[in-house]
Amino acid sequence: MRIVVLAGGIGGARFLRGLKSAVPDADITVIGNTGDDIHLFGLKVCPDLDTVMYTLGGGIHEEQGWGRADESFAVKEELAAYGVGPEWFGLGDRDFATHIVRTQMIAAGYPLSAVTEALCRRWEPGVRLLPMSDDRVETHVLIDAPDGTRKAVHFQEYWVRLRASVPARAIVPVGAEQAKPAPGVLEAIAAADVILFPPSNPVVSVGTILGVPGIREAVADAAAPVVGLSPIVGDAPVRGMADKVLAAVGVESTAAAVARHYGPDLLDGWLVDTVDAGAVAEVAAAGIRCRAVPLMMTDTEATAAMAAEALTLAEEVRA
Ligand code: FO1
Repeated sequence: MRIVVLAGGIGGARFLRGLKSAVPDADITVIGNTGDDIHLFGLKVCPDLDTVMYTLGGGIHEEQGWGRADESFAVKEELAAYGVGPEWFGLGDRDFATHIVRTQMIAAGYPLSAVTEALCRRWEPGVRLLPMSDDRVETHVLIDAPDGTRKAVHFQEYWVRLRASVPARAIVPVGAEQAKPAPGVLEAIAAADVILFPPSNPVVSVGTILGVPGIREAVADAAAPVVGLSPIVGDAPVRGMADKVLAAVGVESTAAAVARHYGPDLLDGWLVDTVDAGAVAEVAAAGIRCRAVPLMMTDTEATAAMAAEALTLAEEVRA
């Protein structure tokens, strides 16, 4: 079975670990979000690609869901000693090696997709990890400036330094209009037996991937059923601050609102958590097959059960 998953960071990576456990023989292609990418200290950092690669490759810092296990921060401390910031983005010594190799390969002319494939040769995540695009796309967030105007900050600054503590007035994927899907992305979508939207951030992760010209259309036109799992449980994001960016695009933080945000042109099926069973009728009324199942990714077994439910719903939709 060929499965394509549009994944962001922590939620997407954890879901993939369960999906691999549920269908170990499946051929899984992950289209990874690169809108979170940030250039620091002359290096290109790809948080969502690295989170998928480290999580499935066994190198992730489990509690954080990002960065490496067994990290040290000598380089970060030395940079701070030179007064070179930003200090708010925690890059560890082991993680720096990934960014050095990536930046070196890009400088040598390799596209991000080739770099990602090379890095994955070490980590063997057990999926094919494709960046959504080889072109640079960086998500910026418009916030209120002290003088009443608005200013754009990089997504990471909004997410990590500001902890999403101020309203996001708009989400701007800089460069998206000129970006092209990375090699293999459209082909994987067209050849898929099932397409899954994991419980990643529907705006800055799955939304950013769909915003690369050609990808939303490819998913909408795909022969494969498209099934998503709600990242919102009980009117709140399970993790992270998805509600802050959902507000920026005028979507309320409910499982049903997110399904409607994706829309019946994209989604054939939608899983909501059992606490949101009351939303099933509303989602079905929007033309999207809906089912309430446990959606808390408490461990790999629970996540595998969610993934199996998504695949079952996909088969029902296909019938
Ligand atoms: N998230 C934080 O909350 N604090 C950090 O200091 C931080 C550092 C960091 C370094 C590398 C990396 O790949 C991810 C990092 N993240 C950090 C997570 C990152 O902001 C998010 O994982 C994604 O951008 C959102 O999916």
